[in-house]
Amino acid sequence: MKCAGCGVALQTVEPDLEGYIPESVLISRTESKEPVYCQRCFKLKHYGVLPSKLTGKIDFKDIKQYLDLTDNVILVIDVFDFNGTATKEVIEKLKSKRTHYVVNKIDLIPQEISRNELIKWSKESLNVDSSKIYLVSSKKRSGINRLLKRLSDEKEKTFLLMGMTNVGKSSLINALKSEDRITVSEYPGTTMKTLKIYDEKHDITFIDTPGLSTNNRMTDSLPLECQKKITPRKKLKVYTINAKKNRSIFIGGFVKLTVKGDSGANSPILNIITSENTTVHETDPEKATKKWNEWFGTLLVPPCQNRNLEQYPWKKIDDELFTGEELNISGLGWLSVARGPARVYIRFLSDLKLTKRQGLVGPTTFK
Ligand SMILES: Nc1nc2c(ncn2[C@@H]2O[C@H](COP(=O)(O)OP(=O)(O)OP(=O)(O)O)[C@@H](O)[C@H]2O)c(=O)[nH]1
Ligand SMILES: [Mg+2]
Repeated sequence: MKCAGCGVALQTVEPDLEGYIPESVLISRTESKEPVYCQRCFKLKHYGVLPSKLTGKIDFKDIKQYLDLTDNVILVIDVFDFNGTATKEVIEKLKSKRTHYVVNKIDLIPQEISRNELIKWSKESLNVDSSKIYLVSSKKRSGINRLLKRLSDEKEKTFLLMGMTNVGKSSLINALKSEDRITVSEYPGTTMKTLKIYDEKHDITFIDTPGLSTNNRMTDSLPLECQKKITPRKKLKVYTINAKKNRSIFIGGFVKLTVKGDSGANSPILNIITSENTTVHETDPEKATKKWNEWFGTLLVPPCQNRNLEQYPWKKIDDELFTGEELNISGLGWLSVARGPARVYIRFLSDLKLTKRQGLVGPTTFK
């Protein structure tokens, strides 16, 4: 028998191992015909704690065994980290499948960015027809009915949900089923094994999967508690910086960006879009260099505790960004150039994936 929350096989012998449930609980839940959850899922649901050893992930090299389960795939993408969760290699792998692309968590997007812009942008980024793209918020249940209608129209009605960890695959199935059955959490790695969920009303079967593991998103370099802390819950914050003189901008402690200023009317204007718990701090470049280590993990979050900068590997790039261009920083947010060109010097954690892209929206003016 499998845990209804994360898919592991249940066992009543080893409390520290996956799938554990006390025998008495297993018996009473089975007798009352209620969904049965392992102790880990119970604790996650009710107390929000996750033992770090009990997480599930899929290695990209093992993706085939999941794709062999069915021809219909729903790829779930996190709009907060589009480039980090819709990677070229995953998109390529899904080319031979009937794939629906769900861009999830759109409730996080600032209101200045319109739905049409998002659709157009997703279509160009994914290079697929817009009829296959769905903008969804599993949390607010928006966009769910259109998706359900389209899935119901398919001949083959078993759908495999795939995507990186934490993009909201399990939340999406819960939203599609209008119930709260599968365990979801802010921790990447919540779903441990595949889980089949049958929707009687629409005669559809969903297969939830553990997330594909990544190693270049911000969360991958942080302990669980800090990963949880920087996961956005509310609308993303927009910080606008007008660089009339040289400025250094920290996005958390892991990205220091120095913009070459211009005292004239063409000074570069940058918008930094990030989660409510990530610090964005602007200062003069000399102070930034002097104080970085002291501020790292105190004023500048993430990290969530003071650490020594030197214990991390760093990388440097410099680039010229033009009006409308953006730089996606996997799992931390993105930077959008409202007025360019902007000469930028960036020092960042070398494990972070930075992707230059054509703007998610044009040079938007945020309020
Ligand atoms: N703001 C927002 N958060 C969401 C949405 N959907 C999911 N989340 C949050 O994203 C986090 C991860 O959700 P899960 O459904 O557990 O994600 P998952 O892809 O199944 O993750 P794994 O099982 O770890 O691979 C949770 O904190 C959810 O509350 C959404 O539409 N909007
Ligand atoms: Mg899950």
